[in-house]
Amino acid sequence: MNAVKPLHPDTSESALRAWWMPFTHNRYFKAAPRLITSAKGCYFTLKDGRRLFDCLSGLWCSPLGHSHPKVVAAIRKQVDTLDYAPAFQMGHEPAFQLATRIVELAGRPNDRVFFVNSGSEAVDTALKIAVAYHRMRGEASRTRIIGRERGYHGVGLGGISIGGMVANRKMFAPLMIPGVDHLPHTWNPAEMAYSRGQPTWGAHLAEELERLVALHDASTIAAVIIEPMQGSTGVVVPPRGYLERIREICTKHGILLIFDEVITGFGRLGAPFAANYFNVQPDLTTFAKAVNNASVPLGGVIARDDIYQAFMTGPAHAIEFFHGYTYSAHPLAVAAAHATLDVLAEERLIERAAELAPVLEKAVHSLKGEPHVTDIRNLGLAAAIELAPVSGQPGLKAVKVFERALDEGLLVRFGGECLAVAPPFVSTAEEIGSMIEGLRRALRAVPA
Ligand code: PXG
Repeated sequence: MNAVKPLHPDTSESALRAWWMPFTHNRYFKAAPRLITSAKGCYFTLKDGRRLFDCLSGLWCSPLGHSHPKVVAAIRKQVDTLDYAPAFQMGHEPAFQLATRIVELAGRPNDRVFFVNSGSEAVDTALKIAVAYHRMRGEASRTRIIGRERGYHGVGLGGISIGGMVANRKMFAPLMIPGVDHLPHTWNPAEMAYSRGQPTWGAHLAEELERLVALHDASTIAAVIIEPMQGSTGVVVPPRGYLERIREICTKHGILLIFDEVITGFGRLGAPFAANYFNVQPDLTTFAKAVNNASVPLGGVIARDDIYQAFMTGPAHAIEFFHGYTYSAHPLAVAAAHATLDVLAEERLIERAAELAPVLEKAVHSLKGEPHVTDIRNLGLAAAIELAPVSGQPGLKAVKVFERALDEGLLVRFGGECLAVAPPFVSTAEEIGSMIEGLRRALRAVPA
């Protein structure tokens, strides 16, 4: 009999061996682990006592700061009342109320929300809705999905297929969904390095969609999926006029437009969604992360009402959409989301993100000319700093700056040659200033 052993306080390398960590250099990490023990507001505390400013709001997901008392109280109350409720053929009222609040916040009060538990599930759900929608309307040939280079749409098999990050794709080629194509990404440092906000160059890249339509024929294309602002790939900001043109081309050819707002949803750009910020409305929107400040996994898809209606055709007692998860609309996640939406409104935090955006812009662009820096990009309360790579060792420079930043009391995010920051909406202008000064020291401390 293998009895369950009690928790062992040991944090030696051998004690860390069993957890195969996600998107992590496991061997490097376990040799010198950075263990988080608690978090409050904008700061994490590590096991060794260090306190770190949370420069990326967790992984873009905790804009209220950690353990906000209202969110904590809501989860506590919910777990005492209804810890779990099946969502297949049953429902709990707060989930319906949350869906209503989300479509109202998005300014799409007639639309519908399908709940899931993560961004990856939201993406795969949106792809299924898109393909099934066309089939329900008698256009079953529309199965192709167009993604974008450098796009990140999570790690589901749909998400990696339409995503455009090579490392996430190359191992899994045989598992990819067929019938996918990609638009070019819009980052061109020769034309837009150090742009503040939206670059003025690049709207013409939307015309590539016309080229793909001409190549494949509109009758084979179900949807285009893009992040209105690419987050994971390092805050790639859409050129002025680009999203508007993508929208026009989709409408012209009957192609659904999916905005993946897993990062931009719930205020990151200083508007409820990027769709509101850019004033370009997609047909389907994916969300996750900040919807409930990441305190319990939750995500979802907002669908235009007529997309929902296209499914409502068979007998009323029959299931219309064969899709869903055990934890869809989990009561704890829903309760946390209600509390998060309350706090966003009561503390005017989306407005605050908009107010802090120029503070971050000014501060981050002051890093131009510092060692290693080759580009700086920003939009809303998000920014990225591109670094010159160490020759022959891709990614190493960013790891080194990340480590020096830890010494400065900063938890920044790195990926490839890029550092990203997206501080909590509850940060102060002073904290944003200190974050950038700490980064400046970290950049200067790393040898070329
Ligand atoms: N879509 C987008 C646009 C995302 O940014 C996902 C889908 C997948 O979400 P889940 O919940 O399945 O992880 C994401 C996730 C980073 C970073 O450092 C970004 C994400 C996740 C972890 C780290 O940029 N984005």
